[in-house]
Amino acid sequence: MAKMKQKTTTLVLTELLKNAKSGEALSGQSLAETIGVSRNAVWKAIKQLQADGYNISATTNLGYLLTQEGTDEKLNAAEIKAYLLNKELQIFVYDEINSTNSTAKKLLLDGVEPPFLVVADSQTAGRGRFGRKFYSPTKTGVYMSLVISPEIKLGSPVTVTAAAAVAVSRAIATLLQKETQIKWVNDVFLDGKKVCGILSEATFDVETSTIKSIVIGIGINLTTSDFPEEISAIAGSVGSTEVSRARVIATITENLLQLTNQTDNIDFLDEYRKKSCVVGKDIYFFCGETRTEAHALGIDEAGGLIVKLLDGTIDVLRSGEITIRVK
Ligand code: BT5
Repeated sequence: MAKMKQKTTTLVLTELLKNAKSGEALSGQSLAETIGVSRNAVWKAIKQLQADGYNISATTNLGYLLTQEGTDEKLNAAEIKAYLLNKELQIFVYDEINSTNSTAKKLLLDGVEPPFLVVADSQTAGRGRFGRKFYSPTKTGVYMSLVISPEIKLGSPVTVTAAAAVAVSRAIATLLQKETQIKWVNDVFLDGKKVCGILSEATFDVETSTIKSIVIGIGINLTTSDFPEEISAIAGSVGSTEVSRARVIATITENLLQLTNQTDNIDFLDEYRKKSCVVGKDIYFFCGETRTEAHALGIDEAGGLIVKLLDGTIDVLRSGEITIRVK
């Protein structure tokens, strides 16, 4: 019974989304006919969707119209799928979990086959690199992990992270017409503030020492405004309520699947280079407790950062932390 209700809800939502752009309402009768359920079932589904936060107007003679995309509706696999080309992609949606990356890894252990997507309305233990936290309050951000298989050419986590940064930047440009910058290797900035962090984690096959899968975790502050004191100076928000989180998630997923599927095309690294706020700058890089001065020369063909040390030696950084030196 509960399953049936859920299914009608997602089917109704899919139809309303398809029609939202045209601005024309769909009658209860036509929805019932298209989906193959009773008008009463459609009415119940509409009530459920409204309770979930969707703005659906109901007019007696005209019917139902999804009036406005917002960011505060509950995440829903049907809505994400409505925007995806790959309708077969498995999507796991949670209200609140510890971390989408940790859950993705657990799903892998349970035998779920990549590619698949894990999204959450909020995370209680969102993770950054080196055991840091990623602040993930409810419904104001995107918290997603896309799991891909190692057959792809972009098998190195640093290259995949670069692809993810480009996928996020493209999505923000397409959907919100805002130009972001990328700070090597995993941060996306808007107007000097960090609006997105990326955490790529590989799982290994111990016997063959090969990468089994890569979990690409992406966190974006969409409308978050109240940041905890310790990050309030560095964290920012994309600041848009016009586009739903589902659409942002789907657009990034689509971009990322496309970028990581190209067998030997690393053209996106040119885009990465153009958006880099690090190349050409004096930086510090950190290896554990050691801080080293260097000049960032460029990004190599695997996404590594080419640096020139003070003694003139050229090196390539494959992971780690950098800060830009302010003179
Ligand atoms: C990152 O690490 O920025 C990677 C964050 C990845 C988060 C996603 S959310 C979905 C998926 N599931 C997870 O559990 N994680 C991924 P790092 O470069 O180490 O930066 C962490 C630092 O960013 C923190 O120490 C803070 O200074 C800052 N920070 C924390 N929360 C932030 C936020 N919401 N916005 C901007 N900066 C934040």
